[in-house]
Amino acid sequence: MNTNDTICAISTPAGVGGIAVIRLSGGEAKTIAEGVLKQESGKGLVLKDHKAQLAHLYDGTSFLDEVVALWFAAPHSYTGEDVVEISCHGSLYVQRRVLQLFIDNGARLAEPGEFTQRAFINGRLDLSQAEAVADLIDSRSQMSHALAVSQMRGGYARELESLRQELIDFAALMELELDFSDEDLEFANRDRLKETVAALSDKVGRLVGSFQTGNALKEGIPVAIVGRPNAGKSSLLNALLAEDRAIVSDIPGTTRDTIEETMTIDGITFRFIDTAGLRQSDDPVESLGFDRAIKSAQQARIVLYVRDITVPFNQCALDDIAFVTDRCDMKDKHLFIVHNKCDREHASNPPGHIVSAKQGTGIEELKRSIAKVSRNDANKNDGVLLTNARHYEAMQKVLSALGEVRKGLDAGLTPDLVTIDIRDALYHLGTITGKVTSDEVLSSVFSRFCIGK
Ligand SMILES: Nc1nc2c(ncn2[C@@H]2O[C@H](COP(=O)(O)OP(=O)(O)OP(=O)(O)O)[C@@H](O)[C@H]2O)c(=O)[nH]1
Ligand SMILES: [Mg+2]
Repeated sequence: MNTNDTICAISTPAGVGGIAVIRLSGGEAKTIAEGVLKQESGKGLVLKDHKAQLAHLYDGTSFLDEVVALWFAAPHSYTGEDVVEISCHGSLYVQRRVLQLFIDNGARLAEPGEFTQRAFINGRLDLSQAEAVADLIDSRSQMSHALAVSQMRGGYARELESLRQELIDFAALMELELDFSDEDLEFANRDRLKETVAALSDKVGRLVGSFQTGNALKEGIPVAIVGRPNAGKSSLLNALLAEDRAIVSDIPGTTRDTIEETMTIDGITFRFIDTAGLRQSDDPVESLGFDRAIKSAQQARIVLYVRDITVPFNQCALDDIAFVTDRCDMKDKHLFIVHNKCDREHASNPPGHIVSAKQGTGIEELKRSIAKVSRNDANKNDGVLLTNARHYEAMQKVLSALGEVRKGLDAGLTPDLVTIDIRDALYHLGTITGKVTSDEVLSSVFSRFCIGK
C-alpha cells in the first residue's frame, strides 16, 4: 500500500444526514482543499492550523456547498500527516461531488482503516491501540466501550512493553557473553533474568486467564436457560426480554431448537439462550435439541437452571441440576437456580431465585444478580481484561516461550540456547503492539475498519 500519496474518504456513515465529514490526509491535503475552497467574499481561502473555518466549496466556477473546513497540520493530527476535514451538508449528491472533486485534484480514495493505519505507521498509536479504535467504533454497551477505551489508552500494552524492554536488555547481554565464550564471563545476572521472566509470565498468564471473561464482556455474555420441559424456560426468556420472543405452550417439548436474543442490563450485553427441555427422547429432533441445550450450557458463562417450584425440591431435583453441572466445566461459570411459577401454590421457598415468568415477579432481581456477578468478574484482575483474540494467541505463544527460557535457565543451558527462546518470546510480544509486524497481520487488523477511519 502506498503511504506517500494523499487519501480521501467520507468518514460519516453512508446515507443522507444533516452533515457529512469528508477527510483528506497526506502531503497534498492542504493544497487540494485550498484549491476548491473560497471565502464568502469569493477570495481564496488560506487554511489556519487547528481552526474551524467557514468556507464556500466550488467545483471550478460552480458553487457546491457552504462547509466548515478544519486543517490539522502534521504531525498534530490523527494520522500524523496533514489532515483536512470538510463538514459539508449531508446530501448524497454533495458528498459524492466533493469526494470526486478531491480525487480529480490528486487524492486517492482511502482503503478501509487506512487513516488509522497511517496513524500506526507514523507512531501516533501502537497496533493494539489501533485495534482498540475499531473496538470503540464497534462498541454497543457501556462495558464494551470501557474495555476499548482502556486498551486505547495503552492498557496492558504499556506494561508489557516495559517488561519487553527488560527482556531485550537481557538478550543483548547474553549475546555479548557469546562473544566472550572462551572466557566464561556472565554479563546477564541469571537470578534477575529469572525474576523478569517470572514477572512477565505472571502478567501474561493473568491476561491470558482473563480472555474468556474479556471476550464474553465484549461480545455479550452467554446465558443459557436450561431445565426440564415445561419448567417455563421460554416464558422466562420472554419475561427477561419483556417481549414475546419464544413460543410458550403447556405442551412439554415446545422448544425444539435454541433461541438466542441479546439484551443489555446495567451496561453489560448478555446473550440469553432459550433451549429445549432436558429429557431423553426417542424423537430424533428432540434429542438433537437436548444435545444443543447441553452444549449451550457448556458454552455459557451463566447457567439459569429453571424449575417448577410446585414440584418438590428434593433429591430428584438436585439430581436434575447435577445432570447439567456434571456435563459442564463449572469453574468459570455461575449457576442460578430459578424456581419458576411462584404465582402458583407452593410448599416452600427453596434457596435460589423465586420468580414468576408469567407475572413478572422476581425478574428484576434476577436481572440485577446476573449483572452483578458479571460486573464482579469484570473487576477481577484489577479490571484489566484481554479482549482481543489476536493478542490472546500471541500471549499464549509468549507464555510457552517463557516456559522454555525458564527451563533452560534451570537446566543451566548455554546462553546461545537460552537466547533463542528469549528472542521467540520477544517476537510474539512484539506482535501485540506492532513492534514486529507482517503485512498479513496489518491487513487483517486494518481490514476490520470502515472506510474513512
Ligand atoms: N402459572 C405459571 N405458569 C407458567 C409460568 N411460566 C410458564 N408457565 C406455563 O408453563 C407452561 C410451559 O411454559 P414454557 O415457557 O413453554 O416452558 P418451557 O420450559 O419453555 O417448555 P419447553 O420448551 O417445552 O421445554 C406454559 O403453559 C406456561 O404458560 C409461571 O410463572 N406461572
Ligand atoms: Mg420452551
